[in-house]
Amino acid sequence: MKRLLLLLLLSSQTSYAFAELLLSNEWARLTPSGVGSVYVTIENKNSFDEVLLSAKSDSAKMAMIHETVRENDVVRMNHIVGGINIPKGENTTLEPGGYHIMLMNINKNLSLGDRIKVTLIFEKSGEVELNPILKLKPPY
Ligand SMILES: [Cu+2]
Repeated sequence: MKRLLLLLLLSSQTSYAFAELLLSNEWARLTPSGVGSVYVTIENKNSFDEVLLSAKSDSAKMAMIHETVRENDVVRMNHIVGGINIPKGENTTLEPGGYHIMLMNINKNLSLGDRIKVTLIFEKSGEVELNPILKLKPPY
């Protein structure tokens, strides 16, 4: 019995190491105009490259991957069409001033401190759900 348990533990550990996408530090900024952006750190611990293709949320009419870029003194946002590539063993941080998930037409009943549901869609890992808290600035 003990031996079986050990084998099970070993096998689950193996599969864990083979398919792992670690998401941390997730939060979302909500502005009074009803626009939001979602931030998260994504670590690709898999043995293969991964791509964050798109996102969706029940709390917003539209979700898009954006990148904030500053050129001279002009700040604008680019829509990232092909997704964000995350090579194996590396990580990508969606953070203010860089990549983010833009949420348009957020549900008006939401307020600061609420958690929303955001689904990230990856090329190989499929859908991964996040529950970021709504804040004005990073909660950590
Ligand atoms: Cu944006």
